[in-house]
Amino acid sequence: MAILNLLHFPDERLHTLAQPVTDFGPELQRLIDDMAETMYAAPGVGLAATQVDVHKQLFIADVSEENNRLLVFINPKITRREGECELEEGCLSVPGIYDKVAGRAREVTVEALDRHGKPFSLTADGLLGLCIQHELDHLLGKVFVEYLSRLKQERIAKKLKKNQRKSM
Ligand code: GNR
Ligand code: NI
Repeated sequence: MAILNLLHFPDERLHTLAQPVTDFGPELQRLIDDMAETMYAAPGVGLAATQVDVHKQLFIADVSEENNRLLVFINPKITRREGECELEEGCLSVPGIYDKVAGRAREVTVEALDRHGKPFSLTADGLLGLCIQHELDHLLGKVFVEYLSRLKQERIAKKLKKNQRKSM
């Protein structure tokens, strides 16, 4: 297994539209295992393939305390959305920035394929429900900060630049 390199906002590769997965062979299995290792090491509760510069419709999530409930979503679609989410979100590709995004549903139902290509459906609220919406956006080339006001985006850009200088 390996820890993969994460793309950071405003890298334009984060705006790539992911393509459907058609091959469930060993290469995909290795990618999923490497993404899981990368997510747990970060640590994060979700990771989209887009963030590791692989533009396939695949994301993983694990909101369990013990990091032992890995969920794999391939070619996912949200089929039902309900209510309004009140939670703040963050992103491994935008480190240190947390905010609420308008328009997130409180609960979603998602239909997807598992790592072996078997279809499943899952209804989730709370952090997992929000994470699913956040990861689906990554697959569409959207980063959550792009939903914030222009003023907030300008502040974020400044803060990221400052943090970048500090880490050099
Ligand atoms: O680790 C993560 N935490 C999180 C918190 C609230 C809403 C969404 C997320 S996803 C994020 C990891 C990430 O960047 N996934 O794309
Ligand atoms: Ni993210």
